Amino acid sequence: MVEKYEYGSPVNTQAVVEEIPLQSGEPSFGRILPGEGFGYICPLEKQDVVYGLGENVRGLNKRGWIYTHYNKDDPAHTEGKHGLYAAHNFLLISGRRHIGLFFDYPGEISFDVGASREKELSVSAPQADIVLYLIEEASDREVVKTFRRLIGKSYIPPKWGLGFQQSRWGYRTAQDVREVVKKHKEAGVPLDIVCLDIDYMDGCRDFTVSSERFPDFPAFVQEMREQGVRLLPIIDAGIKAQEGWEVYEEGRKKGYFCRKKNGEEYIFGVWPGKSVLVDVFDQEAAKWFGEQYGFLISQGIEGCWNDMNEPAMFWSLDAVKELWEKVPPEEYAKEEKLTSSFARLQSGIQRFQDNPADHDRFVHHYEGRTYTHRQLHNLYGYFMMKAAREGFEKGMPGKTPLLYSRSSYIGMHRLSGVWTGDNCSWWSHLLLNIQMMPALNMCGFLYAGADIGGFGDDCTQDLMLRWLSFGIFVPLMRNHCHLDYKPQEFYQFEKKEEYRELIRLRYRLIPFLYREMISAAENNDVLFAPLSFDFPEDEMARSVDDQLLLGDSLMLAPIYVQNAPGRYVYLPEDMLFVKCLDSTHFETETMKKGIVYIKAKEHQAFFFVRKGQEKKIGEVFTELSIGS
Ligand code: MIG
Repeated sequence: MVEKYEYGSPVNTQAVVEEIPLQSGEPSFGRILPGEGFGYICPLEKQDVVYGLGENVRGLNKRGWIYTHYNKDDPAHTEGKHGLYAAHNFLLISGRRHIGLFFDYPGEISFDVGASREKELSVSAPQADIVLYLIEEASDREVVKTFRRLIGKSYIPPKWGLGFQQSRWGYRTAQDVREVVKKHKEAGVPLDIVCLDIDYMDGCRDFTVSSERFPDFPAFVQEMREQGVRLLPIIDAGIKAQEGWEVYEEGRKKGYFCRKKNGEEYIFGVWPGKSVLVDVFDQEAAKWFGEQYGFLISQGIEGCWNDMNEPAMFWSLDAVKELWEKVPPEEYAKEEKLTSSFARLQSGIQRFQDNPADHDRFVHHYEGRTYTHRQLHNLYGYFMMKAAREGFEKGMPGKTPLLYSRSSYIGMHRLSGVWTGDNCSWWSHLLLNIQMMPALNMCGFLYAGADIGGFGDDCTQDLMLRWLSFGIFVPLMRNHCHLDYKPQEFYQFEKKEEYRELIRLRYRLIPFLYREMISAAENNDVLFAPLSFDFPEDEMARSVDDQLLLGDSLMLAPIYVQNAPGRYVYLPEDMLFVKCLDSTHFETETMKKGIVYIKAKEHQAFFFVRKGQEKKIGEVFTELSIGS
């Protein structure tokens, strides 16, 4: 059952593809609050679990926190935060009833999931221009399937997208990349992709390659292809505002960059320095922007990752000027005022980055209307990807590009994948990765993953191996790292063979994973599910927050605690425990329903095969002689 309600004049976000007749009156569950802005409220029963909200902080069960979606470039994914880079406004209330709620709205929106009032879910947004979809089905899985049917089929990457990706901000030259590939080859560590971060560009300008550091780039792309490796370059949202540079000049001449209400170009700072933003909501501008990706295709590139597309802004020219006027240099001359003027300067500067007030300063043109950026903010990453995908379709007809984005909105799941941004080399972020996967899947993102080993901070060997032990099951499998932290390629660690064996395991799993992923996409299903999806009557299963079902045949229970020799696992039914000693040797044990303690060394990935589901995994690991 689906109900659709419209309030005010909503933006066509292109999240939903199915036509649903509009309903009038009050929704059959919960109610709309009178007053300014948008407000929705519904009861939560004591035993209800609330799933969803896609890319976010905290656990599988979202209850007990306020989440706010206003896409932001914030690398501190701590539990005190309220949101990350994406706005996935879908919730699933699982209890006696099974209810799905989707708030289709591209501006800032908050979800108080029983935090302020234990037994209440309340949703609020500053403007009452919203479409609400209310779904009710007989089970959690059915709710998700109905929602996914509404939003359309998920992106399936080319198969090589499931291969192992090695990345680091700081591979500066072709020689750096050659080294990485050579070391993987020599050690027999499978590798499909090396990501190129902003280092490959000429002065951080999109659609350029530094000819100094990457001479004859097309030949280099070819050379890597011959090694079985594809290069995946990054593209940032900000375009360098550099006079005389053809991309900027052309976009400016044609009026494709975002402007302020007074018609001036909106200038802000990001990696290339003074930058502008393409109005990706304007069809013509988007088409032009998409065509720029043709440059990469002409070099032999078959995909890319879109970054900084929240969009991230370090400062805006207007904000800088205003602060300068408020605290003019003359002030510093007066010694007695130094402290106060410095304090004002400092707090002003601290507000520069990603300030929503800046988002009111410039506008977009969409479907014949003018919107402030703030109104459409959460859609920017999606529409940037839409332009990119169309560009790739034109430049590489008939071939699916490999695409993933940092920022996203529901709807983008039809076009590309996502990676979950700047996590850290923390054990808690391995857990966060585990807990985010089902939520992302519910919102349509099947091709998804986190930076394995963590992006920020230094990764230790045990964390890397434990993370890989989970990562081998995750569709987007990338080891990526920040340039200021310890390199974390396999050869930086002592246990190189253990690392290699994990990657080899992954390659054995790819045919299985790819099939499961395609079947999830075709059936509008998740790849990763909370245990309660299949064991709804089991109280214990409903409370487990750190184990996942993978397809209909496996259960995962990763170890995410440092120095732990093992962990407790809840088995909701009898299962076969499989411990991978390496990529060709396994230990198995049949286990009874209940709580068990599992021991596994850092490099020993393990999983559970569900009762009667031995066949699929038996085909992958023939050594197990199961299910035939
Ligand atoms: O401000 O391009 O999330 O993966 O390495 C940081 C440099 C910009 C953020 C991305 C990260 C990437 C980094 N970028």
